[in-house]
Order: sequence, then structure tokens, then C-alpha cells
Amino acid sequence: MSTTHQDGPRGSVRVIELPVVSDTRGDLTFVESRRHVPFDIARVYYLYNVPVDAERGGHAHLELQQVLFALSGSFRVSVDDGFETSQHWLRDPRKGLLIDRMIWREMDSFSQGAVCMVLASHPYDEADYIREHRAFLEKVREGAA
Ligand code: T46
Repeated sequence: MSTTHQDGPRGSVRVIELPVVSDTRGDLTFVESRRHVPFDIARVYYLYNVPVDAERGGHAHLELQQVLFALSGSFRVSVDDGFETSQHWLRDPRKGLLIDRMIWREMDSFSQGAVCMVLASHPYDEADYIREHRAFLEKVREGAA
């Protein structure tokens, strides 16, 4: 997995590593708001039964912050802050990808049976989505000017 970390006024993307408690019964991983993720968790959702050739995402968020995990299987997340792009393979349920506001994201290459869990900073709000890449670029660049 890539560990890209971009700082500064632009939205950032970074890997978050969660604790794991292992014994002969298996592994246990936990996550707490403001301790392991930098926001209060307002919503949890998960993607499953995703066809291997499906593409998801294709948008950015005005305010929403999220952490994506591959609870099972693997998938690829491509991110774009309006200036630079990077790709991240998620395949370890202890490692999440924190995606800040104003980051364009696309997800593909889901393995058979992959489960993507997402922790989100806000309830669902369609008005928070930017679903056109050109509009995203305009907004990012006007913010950076
Ligand atoms: C994101 C990626 C990683 C709801 O009603 N409530 C919800 O909490 C969500 C997430 C979606 N929906 C509805 C909205 C659409 O009618 O479910 C439908 C499918 O959503 P969407 O096409 O946005 O799904 P993805 O997988 O492309 O994107 C989702 C999140 O929407 C998005 O925030 O970052 O997962």
C-alpha cells in the first residue's frame, strides 16, 4: 500500500493504522472517534457484492471526511487533489485510507467477495457531492488561488 501524505491547504490522503489484539481465537481491531480517526464518526456504510469490473466513486466531497477499509478482499482507490494523483491498494483490515474533503476518488479492481467499510464524518447529504470532475478542478483551483 502506498503511504502518500500530502500536507498543506489542499485536501490530504493518508493511511491510518488501527490497533489489533491477537490471540489463539483470532484478531480483533477497533476504532474510536477522535482517537484513531480525526473526526466524530457520524455514519458507517459498506460496499459488498461489488462486481469485479465495477467502478465506484467518481466524485469529491465539499466537507465530508472518510476512512475506507477493506474488511475482506482488496480494491484500488485512485485519488486526486486537483494537482496530484495517487493510487492505493486496500487489502489489510487494520489499515484505512483517510480521505479528506475536496479529494476526487475512484474505486475499482474489487476482488471477488471484497467488503469496503467506510467511516464518515457526516450523515449522507447529496448536496455535499461534486460529481463532475471539471467542476471539482475549478473549485480546487479557485480555492488555491
Ligand atoms: C464515497 C465512496 C467511497 C445513501 O443513500 N446513503 C449513503 O450513506 C450512501 C454512501 C449512499 N447512498 C445512496 C446514494 C446513491 O443513490 O446510495 C446510492 C449509491 O451511492 P454512490 O453512487 O455515491 O456510491 P459510491 O460507492 O460510488 O460512493 C460511495 C459514497 O457515496 C462516497 O461518499 O466516497 O462510496
